[in-house]
Amino acid sequence: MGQNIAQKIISQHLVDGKMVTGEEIGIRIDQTLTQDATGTMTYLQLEAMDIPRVKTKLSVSYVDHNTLQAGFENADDHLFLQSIAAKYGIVFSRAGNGICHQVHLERFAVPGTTLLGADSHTPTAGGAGALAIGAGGLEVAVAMAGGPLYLNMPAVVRVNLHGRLAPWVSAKDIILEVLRRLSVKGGVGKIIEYGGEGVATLSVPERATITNMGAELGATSSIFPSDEVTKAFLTAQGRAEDWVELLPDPDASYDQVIDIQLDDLVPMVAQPHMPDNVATVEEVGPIKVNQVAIGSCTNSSYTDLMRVASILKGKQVHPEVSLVISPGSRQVYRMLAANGALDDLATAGARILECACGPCIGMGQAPPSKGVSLRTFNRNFKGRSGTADASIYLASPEVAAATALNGYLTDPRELGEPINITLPEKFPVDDGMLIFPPDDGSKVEIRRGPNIQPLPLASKPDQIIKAPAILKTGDNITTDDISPAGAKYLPLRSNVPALAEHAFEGIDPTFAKRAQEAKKGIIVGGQNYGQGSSREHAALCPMYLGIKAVIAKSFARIHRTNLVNVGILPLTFANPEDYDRIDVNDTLLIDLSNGLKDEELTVTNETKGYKFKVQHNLSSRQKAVILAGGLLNYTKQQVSD
Ligand code: MIC
Ligand code: SF4
Repeated sequence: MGQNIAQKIISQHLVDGKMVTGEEIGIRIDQTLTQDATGTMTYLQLEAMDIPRVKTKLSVSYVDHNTLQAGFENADDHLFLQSIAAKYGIVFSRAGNGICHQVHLERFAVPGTTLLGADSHTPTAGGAGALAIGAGGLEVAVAMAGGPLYLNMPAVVRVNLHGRLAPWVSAKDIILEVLRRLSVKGGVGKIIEYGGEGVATLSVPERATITNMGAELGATSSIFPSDEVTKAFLTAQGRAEDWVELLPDPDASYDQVIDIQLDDLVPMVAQPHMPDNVATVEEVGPIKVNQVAIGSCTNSSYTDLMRVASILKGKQVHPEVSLVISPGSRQVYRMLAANGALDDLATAGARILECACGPCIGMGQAPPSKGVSLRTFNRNFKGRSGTADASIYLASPEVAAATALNGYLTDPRELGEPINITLPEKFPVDDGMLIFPPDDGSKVEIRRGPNIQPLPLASKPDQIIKAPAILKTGDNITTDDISPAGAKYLPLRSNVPALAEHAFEGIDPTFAKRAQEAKKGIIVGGQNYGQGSSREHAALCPMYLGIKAVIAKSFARIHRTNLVNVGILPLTFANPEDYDRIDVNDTLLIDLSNGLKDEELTVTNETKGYKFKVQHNLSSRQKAVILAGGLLNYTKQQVSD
């Protein structure tokens, strides 16, 4: 039988296991990427593996998140990253060169290859036909050391795009429609593969908007075919030789098929506080907006910002709206500067920010209290903007620009004649902000400022875990809830003891103190626990505070793996109703005396005097990782064996 695109790439990279949905497989990784907020931990872990040079075809270290240098911390981190890159043979993308996913798409993504990134939006490169997966930093370090990525063979969903988008409707509306249909947990354990005749109508950056936000579905990855459109994009980037055709076989089969009629879509918006809370702009109506933010790895390409510039040209941003724009890359920025669009934006009153994540990760531009901010970004989780009571809406650049002019949520179809922006035949390629590593990095000295603290290591689990339920959460808890980001916390990413003080701060400010006092603890969670980012700090901080297990109704993929890798047991309720019977401070006892041999474990609620069953669903490799006290200990043990 024929293969779909995902199966083709996986079978070419398979080093362990069988391609049976749900079973653990190991795949070879061609490329890796990291960014500065996850990168410092990743490279500390790479150092601990003691290899002289990375074994991947290409590894890139980007600086794009922590660019607000309010103290020495971020600047120290950047120097550390730059020296590590030179030592281990990694390309270093300097601060100012752009957002990792946008730059990677432009300069490095190759159809048919595997890319593992220490950032959940790594699947952006799927817009160019790469199988790109987000993961915790430790897994990325293992891949750089030449090890495979282990994951459960995903189910493959085919999304058929029919027809063509109407004027003023954009790629963002396609992914918002997918989110509306599937929800933030609808993609867990799945690869979303796009096909159908509508694909040919979308440019690579538009495809990348869609694969980028597949992360919000919880999907393992999202991918488009590599076709003539991909060829034209790579050729325009001066990389024609990277192109290969990649299409599904005509008789390929899929686990699920979804059809979307592009002509029927209208401008849409995700309402507070979840990316799947989607309605049409018309349904939401003309709500007053205080801030409009355009940029992020979802919507900051040349065409996105040219559309915005064309809408704003000769007009003035509404006096009660603050419009901020961050170009996705220096390439985009320079193109806007060269063709005069930057002048149109500035003249209209836009505040131009540097090419970085910026407001998307709460690095400045927090909205006013109780403010409404409309953003072209991918996440609108409560508090992520830096203002706890702000309401964040997500929409396309067209909706954002129209709204910035009017001061209220506006359907861009009101603007009249559509604008037509096309990609250039040749992009101005300038890799001057990329530092390529020397052939021999052995003499390079690592620059380690005081912000770079040693890695905390987990310990082997006790045979009987007896600990209180320190926290009980609802559904869809995000990694932003567990380990907040933003200007205040991101500088602490290389210092887990300091960052851990803030774990779960927005949900329960007493969590860290209570966990430390109890010395050991268990977290009880709802559905889709740990959705959102790849930050392993959301596992490392609880581990540092003594959390031994999380018992939840279900988990998000990356976070579940991060828990295993730091030695925290991710357990699911055999009977979800048992969730209701546990209260905070109940003493729970988990019996591990038979070494995780059985699929089901018994938990005793000592406070209430009853027992219930939980499942671990761990592969034999993951069991060994947990029993060794985390992946680093496990890897060390394997090396010494
Ligand atoms: C995000 O969008 O939440 C981040 C910041 O890019 C994270 C990575 C991190 O926490 O550093 C992600 O998406 O993985
Ligand atoms: Fe950066 Fe935002 Fe993209 Fe995360 S989602 S990589 S913070 S732009």
